[in-house]
Amino acid sequence: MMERTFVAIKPDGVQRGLVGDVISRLERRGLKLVAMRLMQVDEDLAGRHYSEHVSRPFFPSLVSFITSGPIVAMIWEANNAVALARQTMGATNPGDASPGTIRGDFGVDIGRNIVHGSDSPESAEREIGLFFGEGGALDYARSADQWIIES
Ligand code: D4T
Repeated sequence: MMERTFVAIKPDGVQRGLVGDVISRLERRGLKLVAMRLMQVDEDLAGRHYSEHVSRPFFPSLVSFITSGPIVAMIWEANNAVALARQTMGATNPGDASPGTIRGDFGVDIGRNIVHGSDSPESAEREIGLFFGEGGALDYARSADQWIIES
């Protein structure tokens, strides 16, 4: 089923010059980019985005990290986009992520794990609303679709 997921390249990914590589991996996988924004996250947005972690011990460092520099917020579309994007990223802790994944190739610490990807279609909808509001995604035809999607 055609699905949308929210992906963010975190401040470490931007600072380390990994924006192009992250985008390239998702593009080559076959996901379709439908929205993208370089932006600074403030404390309010960080708190909303990570509200499920508010009582965890790592919450303050998570908020200070995600607000520490620009991020690249994106919406990607594919059949099964949520799972595909998370698989391309690898396990949350780069130490557990397989080589060949973004975190497995570029990361060491869980608190510097380069990317974020929604963990369910419901989270994706919530996060897309938070970062892009209504109508943030573009609807356009991609001529390569016939070589990526069967039927
Ligand atoms: P994100 O949200 O960054 O894609 O991560 P995940 O969805 O894969 O993982 P998560 O929600 O469990 O964690 C959110 C975020 O918190 C950081 N973190 C997590 C941390 O710094 N220390 C920790 O112990 C945990 C569990 C990393 C990702």
